[in-house]
Amino acid sequence: MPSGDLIKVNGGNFYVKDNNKIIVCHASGKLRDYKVIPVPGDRVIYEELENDKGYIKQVEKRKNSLVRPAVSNIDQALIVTSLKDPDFSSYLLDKLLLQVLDNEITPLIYFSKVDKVNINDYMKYIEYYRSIGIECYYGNSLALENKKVLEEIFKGKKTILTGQSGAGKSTLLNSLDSSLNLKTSDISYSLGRGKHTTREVEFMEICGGLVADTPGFSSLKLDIDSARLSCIYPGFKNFGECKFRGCKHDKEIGCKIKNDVDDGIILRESYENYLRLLKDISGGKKI
Ligand SMILES: Nc1nc2c(ncn2[C@@H]2O[C@H](COP(=O)(O)OP(=O)(O)O)[C@@H](O)[C@H]2O)c(=O)[nH]1
Ligand SMILES: [Mg+2]
Ligand SMILES: [Zn+2]
Repeated sequence: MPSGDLIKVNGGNFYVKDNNKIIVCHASGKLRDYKVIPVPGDRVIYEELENDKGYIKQVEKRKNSLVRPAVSNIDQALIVTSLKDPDFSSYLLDKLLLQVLDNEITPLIYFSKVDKVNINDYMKYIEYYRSIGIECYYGNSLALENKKVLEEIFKGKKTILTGQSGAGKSTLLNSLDSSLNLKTSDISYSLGRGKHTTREVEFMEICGGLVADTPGFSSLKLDIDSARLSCIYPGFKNFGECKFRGCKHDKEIGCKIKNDVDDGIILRESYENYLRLLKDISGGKKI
């Protein structure tokens, strides 16, 4: 039986992409019996009936899956973060990175709206995140100079775009593929409270890969405990791990992470973001 990628779910219809064909499927009775709900990103086995219609028979084992938004088999997450409008926030970026790392997905960062700032003021961030092994890109999405480089990111992969509302996710995709015509919003509009609609995530074929533009979110809840935070925090694993088991890299004397901060290897601002998150988590606050 043929197989394909589930790219979109809408009102009980499952859109399965098999090469250049889209088959609109329903879930088979068996899937419903086992309460398997296919989500975008799933590799599925389907049976075609007629006129590009069919049934999903089976969902292949997922490599990973996210709950909000419900997607699966993600190879990488491209975090889009603006340098201006909305202002750059390393705290938000670190939180987004944490969310991606918590799901064991490879993060990449795109810094947008470089035309609105002096990029030299931000190179310390770009260099830092590169030094901890994260691919970083930057540009003016309204006049992309590094289009070729950015196109390469997506080839043969399933990518989700994530980042604050108004960061420029849709604009970037439109610039990479002008046939997309994704809706972009005025900053004043997109930053308005409660304005963003929670729509279903859909994978689009962009630059030879499947890309899902997730709805932006301005407040993001993470569900991790302090032990996990101290292990997976961006940068903490890169320069040799702290020797103290269970170290929170906070007040402990001789902590490797704190030494790295003092030596300028770990960006102090990012470490301070960590302490803020640690404090909130330890105090039982949702972050
Ligand atoms: N000057 C400038 N404006 C941008 C850039 N990227 C996005 N924008 C603008 O920022 C606003 C929000 O962009 P949008 O793509 O809708 O953000 P999204 O919510 O992340 O999808 C729109 O008005 C875009 O025109 C950029 O690189 N430079
Ligand atoms: Mg958008
Ligand atoms: Zn430590």
